[in-house]
Amino acid sequence: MLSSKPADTAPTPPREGLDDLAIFGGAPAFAEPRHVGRPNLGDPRRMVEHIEEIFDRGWLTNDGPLVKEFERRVADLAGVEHCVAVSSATVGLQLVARALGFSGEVIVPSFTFIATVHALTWLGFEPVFCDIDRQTHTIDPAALSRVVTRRTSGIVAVHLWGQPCDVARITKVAVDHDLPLVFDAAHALGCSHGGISVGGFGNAEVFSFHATKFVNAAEGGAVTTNDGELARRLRLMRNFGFVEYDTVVELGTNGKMSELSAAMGLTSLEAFDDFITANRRNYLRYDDELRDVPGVSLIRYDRPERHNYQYIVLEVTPEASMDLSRDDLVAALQAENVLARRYFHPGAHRMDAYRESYGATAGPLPATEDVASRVLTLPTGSAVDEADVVTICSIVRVAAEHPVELRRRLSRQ
Ligand code: T4K
Repeated sequence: MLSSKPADTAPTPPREGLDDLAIFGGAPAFAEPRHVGRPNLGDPRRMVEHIEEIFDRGWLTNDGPLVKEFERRVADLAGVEHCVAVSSATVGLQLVARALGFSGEVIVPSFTFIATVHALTWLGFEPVFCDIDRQTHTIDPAALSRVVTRRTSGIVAVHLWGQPCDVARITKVAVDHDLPLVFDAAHALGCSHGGISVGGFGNAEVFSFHATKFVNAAEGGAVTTNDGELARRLRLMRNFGFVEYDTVVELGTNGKMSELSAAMGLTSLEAFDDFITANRRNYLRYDDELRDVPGVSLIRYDRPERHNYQYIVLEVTPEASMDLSRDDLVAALQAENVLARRYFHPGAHRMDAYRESYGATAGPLPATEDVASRVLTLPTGSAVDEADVVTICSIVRVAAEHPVELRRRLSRQ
């Protein structure tokens, strides 16, 4: 495994008091930014070997041998019969939505990366936003039941942060109303629910292999399913609907994964265990360092389920810390070159692209509003080591212990 840790990298001492913070005039903790989303990188020599195979064969895309190998490996990991590799999760969601006959209204959480919603709206479907559970940040099954109407044509639920949804209750709502159900599993490769790997729930699940994901193919996605007929149609649809050289039997698009992406995907999969080890080490260290910091709590990935620990998600609880604000904390971290992110603020229904058309009809989404105002994500992955984590946590601790001074300082800037 290759670390993509920036080369600053004299060890940075933890921050001890307010004067140490960059926002109060101290030197930034890191000379080079620590990103959320720095790629986990496998062994570059394996990538070169895969690329040499590509050159030897002269086969660059369209269901090539590396794509097939990648599909086999992902299907095994996800414990499913079929995996259809595609160019991105966004395209995967679109292919599945079409193949399952979505039309009109589709229920989707607002608290997700915008691609989940865009994928549907781009096809002319109308997103109907459903509220989430405050603890898990995934669709609240009770809220789901309330937003199903006669116009609903499908449900897309999201295993946010790799935390599987309440699959049983969501599936029951889908079955009771005879609705196709798709899980956006962009974050959830290698995760399990009730001991079963994510990949075979609902009609289909969609993974992302974007650069920032636990396993990356630079860009890429995959649809997994145990429905052979669905998989067959998805394969046609990702290649313009062609069955033979000049016969088109489906409306299709270009959703193919290239051999280069598959090479990267395989290189990443080969380092799967190393990525988990690095992520879990960082997660446990964050958990340890932040346990007694007032006003913040880490989303817990409890065993015995399997998890990829790719997102370090911090929830700010202002009531427990004299009004620490999530945005002030993010500002303090960013000043230190810790590029914490406000994923997925403010919720899709409040994004400009949706506010006018759908915001007013979104209905009450109190948990979404609340969670979207509290959550931030912190850097992890193989580019981050334990010393980084200790320093990042020291910034959080100092900021959280002085929310009033922080606010005053920021309001003067
Ligand atoms: N559903 C869900 C729930 C998702 O989270 C996503 C994607 C999708 C569906 C759609 O999947 P894809 O169609 O993308 O396969 C990122 C990603 O672009 C997006 O894939 C991801 N979710 C989302 C959570 O995060 P940004 O705008 O934060 O990413 P970006 O490209 O700005 O990268 C973040 C940081 O990572 C950069 O500031 C620096 C670092 N970075 C990034 C890249 C690309 C690197 O160091 N090297 C790199 O090559 O959205």
